[in-house]
Amino acid sequence: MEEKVVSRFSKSDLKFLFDKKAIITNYPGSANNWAEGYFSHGSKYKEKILESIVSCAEGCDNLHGFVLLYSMGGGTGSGLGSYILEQLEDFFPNIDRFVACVYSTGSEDVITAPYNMMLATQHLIEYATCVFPFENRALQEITTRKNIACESKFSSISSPFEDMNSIVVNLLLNITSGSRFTGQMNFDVNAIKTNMVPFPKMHFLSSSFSPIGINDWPTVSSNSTREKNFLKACSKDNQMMTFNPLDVGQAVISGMLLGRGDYTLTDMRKYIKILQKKTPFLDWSDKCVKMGLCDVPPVGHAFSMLSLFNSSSVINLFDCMSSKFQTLLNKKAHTHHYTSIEGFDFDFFYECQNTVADIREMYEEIKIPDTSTIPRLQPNINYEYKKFEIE
Ligand SMILES: Nc1nc2c(ncn2[C@@H]2O[C@H](COP(=O)(O)OP(=O)(O)OP(=O)(O)O)[C@@H](O)[C@H]2O)c(=O)[nH]1
Ligand SMILES: [Mg+2]
Repeated sequence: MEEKVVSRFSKSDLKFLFDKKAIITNYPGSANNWAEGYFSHGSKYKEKILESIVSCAEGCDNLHGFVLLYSMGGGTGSGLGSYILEQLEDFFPNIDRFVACVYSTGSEDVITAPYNMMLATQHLIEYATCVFPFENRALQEITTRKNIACESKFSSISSPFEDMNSIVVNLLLNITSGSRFTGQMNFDVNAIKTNMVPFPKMHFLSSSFSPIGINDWPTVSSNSTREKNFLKACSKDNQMMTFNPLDVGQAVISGMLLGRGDYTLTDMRKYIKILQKKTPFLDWSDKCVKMGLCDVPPVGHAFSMLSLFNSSSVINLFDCMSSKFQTLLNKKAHTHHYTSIEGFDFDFFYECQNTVADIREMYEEIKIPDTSTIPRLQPNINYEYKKFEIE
């Protein structure tokens, strides 16, 4: 929303990418308050936002889906982002909504972030088709460890997050490459949800790719450099969240590999066998590895690998966020800023807590071998939420 931030783009070398009619700003932002972003900006800008989205959608020959990008810790991204996500479901119910969102874990720069992240996560659970969560501390670790080469020619839009954001952008470029280029076994983004989300709402995907930084760039393409690159793409070091989706003790319910450039079908078959041996898949999910091959590698590379996993390890993210949320809510600290916004009810705090606790439970229960006895893992059953009591 912030004019100052948006004008960095409209004045930069990248200005040709943006349709001026589709830029909506306001002064000021949402003061790190989800309720402000969702209720105040949401209701004020609803018409303008929808008008702009509909006009972009009408300009498409073949609308594949929406990609939403926002941070979860502040007020605008989390609040207005949640609002737009909900509106998209309403206006375009059959068009997929992919959300790449940054969790402020590790950067304690917004005190109310736990509230904002929990309220926004509730909306991700209910309205997103697939979520690609990024943790800022994971992005920070990667940029410290690896030498990330940013496009310096766009330095007019530089920010302290430039290197971290370039990782996010490259991941998205990999995810959408199947929709943009040809390939022997290509798939478009819509195939991700069918293959990766076995039960409704369990759509939080761990993602990683390789090469990421200059240190990772292989010079020649050979069987061994390609295999090393595949192993890096599945390693803990390259994950967009701080935990390893393939750790022993986790349950992996689906996986996906997308090889670009020089990768061959023989390579991919071999890697899937390696994965099936090493990965804590469940009895029924060890055949659930989707593979894809896209002809076109990222610029400057001969090959690259993207890996996605739907793993119970995402529980770590929910736990980390919930415990900070609980600490603040126990004292009802800062809650008056939310309840003073028209439309916000104190019960929304409990509701988001229940929704997150429920999805956490689903990821816990998935580890039980016979899921047919677990009602919430059956489609179309509305699970009754229990109300959490606080002192
Ligand atoms: N990775 C990454 N994190 C960011 C970036 N900008 C902000 N953050 C983090 O996101 C959190 C929220 O900050 P903002 O994105 O400024 O929040 P906002 O959505 O603009 O909302 P308001 O400022 O409250 O209007 C903070 O924890 C920041 O550290 C970015 O460009 N990249
Ligand atoms: Mg801001």
